Amino acid sequence: MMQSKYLDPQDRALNPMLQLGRKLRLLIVDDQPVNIQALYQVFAADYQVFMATSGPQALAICRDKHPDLVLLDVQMPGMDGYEVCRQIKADAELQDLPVVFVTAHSEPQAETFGLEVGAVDFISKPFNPAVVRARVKTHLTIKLQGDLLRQMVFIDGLTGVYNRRFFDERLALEFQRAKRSGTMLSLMVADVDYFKRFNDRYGHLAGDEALRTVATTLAKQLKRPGDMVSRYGGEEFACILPDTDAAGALSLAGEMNAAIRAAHIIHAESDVCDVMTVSLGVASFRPDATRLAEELIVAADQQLYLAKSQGRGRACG
Ligand code: GH3
Ligand code: MG
Ligand code: MG
Ligand code: MG
Repeated sequence: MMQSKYLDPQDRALNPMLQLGRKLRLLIVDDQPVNIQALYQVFAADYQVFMATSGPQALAICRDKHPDLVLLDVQMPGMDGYEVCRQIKADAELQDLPVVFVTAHSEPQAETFGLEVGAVDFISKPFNPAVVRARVKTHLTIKLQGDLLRQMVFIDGLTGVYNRRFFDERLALEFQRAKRSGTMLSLMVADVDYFKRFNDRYGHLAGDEALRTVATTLAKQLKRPGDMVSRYGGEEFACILPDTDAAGALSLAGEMNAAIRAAHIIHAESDVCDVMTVSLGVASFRPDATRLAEELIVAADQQLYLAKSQGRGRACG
């Protein structure tokens, strides 16, 4: 159910509202260029069209270009269309991508199988261009409605970054992933310093505006596609940093600290300095069977507490 390249603020697929006006993207997959050409003619005028002639190439384009829908051939040498569809549906970052089979197969078994591996539709060749166009439009409408729903469920309304619900799901997912791959997982928490005083001095609307600036500033510092920032609580943010060790996470925390200061949100009531600052706590470990994701949160919180007690406006880890 989770989407990928959720164009957070950072991410695309989850945030269709930020993409209004863009051309929707189609990926056409067929081992025979002449078949691709036939479909290309149908869609080129209205859509941004990507093309792939093999399963692996199709999967790579899905991850890289974030198409809104895939038109997929069944019979291809090597990885066939069923397998491509299976892999799309098994990938947490791709599974909401609608797949439409377009194939010379017309037997009910082939169609049933295609729908069972996760396709939303099955179109037999030779096809009628107008019908294919209409069906694709219908599936895209449903897909965008799903994107919008996910945005409403997983994005924080005030700041535009992910919300706590998404954070919880993503942390569990990244924890499992790191356990399987034996890689380090880091968590960073950031808490605005003297934010209550900021509200008291400048008002809640200014406080809200400042939170938006803090959120987007933090998001901009993220470097890798798998990194994410969420609003963990009122004026607290949490970043999940997959495949990142303690030194890497602490260095990023330092950059975030500097970036928030550089955003220059005047805060005359702060004891740290005359602009808004955050305190950051970082924790890292290599997940294994004996650990819980919650331990990472507790450890990062302890470091945050340390940063607060050492004078705020700094990162500890
Ligand atoms: P510290 O440096 O120890 O973190 O002090 P602090 O004042 O930031 O911490 P505290 O937890 O006491 O206060 C957090 C404040 O954040 C209290 C609350 O009114 C404010 N806050 C939480 N969510 C929002 C929000 O959505 N908008 C605004 N404007 N303020 C919020
Ligand atoms: Mg073929
Ligand atoms: Mg707080
Ligand atoms: Mg605070």
